[in-house]
Amino acid sequence: MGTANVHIEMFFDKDSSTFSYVVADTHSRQAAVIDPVLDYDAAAGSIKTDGADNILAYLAQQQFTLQWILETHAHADHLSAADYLKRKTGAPIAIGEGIKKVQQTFKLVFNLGDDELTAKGDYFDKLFSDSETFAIGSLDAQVINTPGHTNDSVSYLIAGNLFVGDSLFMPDAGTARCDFPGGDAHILFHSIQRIYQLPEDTRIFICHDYQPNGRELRYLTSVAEQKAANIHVKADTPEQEFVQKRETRDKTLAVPRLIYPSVQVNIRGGQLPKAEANGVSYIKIPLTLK
Ligand SMILES: N[C@@H](CCC(=O)N[C@@H](CS)C(=O)NCC(=O)O)C(=O)O
Ligand SMILES: [Fe+2]
Repeated sequence: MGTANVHIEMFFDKDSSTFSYVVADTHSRQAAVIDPVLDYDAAAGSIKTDGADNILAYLAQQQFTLQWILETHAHADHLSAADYLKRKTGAPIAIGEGIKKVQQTFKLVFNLGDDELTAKGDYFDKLFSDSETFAIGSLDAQVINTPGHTNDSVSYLIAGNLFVGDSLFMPDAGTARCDFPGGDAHILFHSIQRIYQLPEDTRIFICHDYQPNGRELRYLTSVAEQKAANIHVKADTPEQEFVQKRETRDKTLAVPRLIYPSVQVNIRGGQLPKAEANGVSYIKIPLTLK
């Protein structure tokens, strides 16, 4: 139990503007990694593990043992390094149980057979249900379902620190988009209300910062700051006002550059699609004529 012995280290992937975190219990030296990223060059189809290797080097240097690999959701903008870290450390990969719905959606989009994806949470070691508790060494951790950006989005509350994934951005950026399959601005509003019930001094660690107006990079905020200043949803913002703002902005956003490779790999916990007879993995892109 306790909150005093928590250490949080942030890692930033410049290419996708993603924050990954190592959260450790400094007594037992057990740690979790949240949302690790693979480096992917789409044009070349080449994958590098520099970012994930940085995290591994940090864990080794601190003598932390990786106990959990946690995903806040199946990301649509970068490839997850979860499977790579699992192969290196043996730690289990966990995600919210909403991943089953996301797998089902994209199983159809990519025309995957049951041999490739059953959509029952396969490829993940642990599916968390809402409010489920777990431990990182002696740190108390709890899963809070926060769908809306995606069906499987969860936040992790770890010793008074909330890792919100893409439910909230920094106050001057507001919230994440809700126009992916399974996304819903009404649902996101209710998830955010749940976050706003937490103590005001709860620290909030976000997953992306796109540096609005070129300001310096930021990743740490609080429930109090969000309720007072979030440009999309303050403490007293009515649901309809939020939904209208969110949906208006969503109409202006382009499809993320890496959505197809990302989703295809991330619904498999970061594993590449099964290699073909020549030993090579391929990414599929469904084509639409417009
Ligand atoms: N330009 C980026 C966009 C990535 C993106 O769509 N990010 C999502 C989170 S996964 C989002 O909510 N973006 C909000 C925004 O761009 O306002 C890319 O192509 O990767
Ligand atoms: Fe996302």
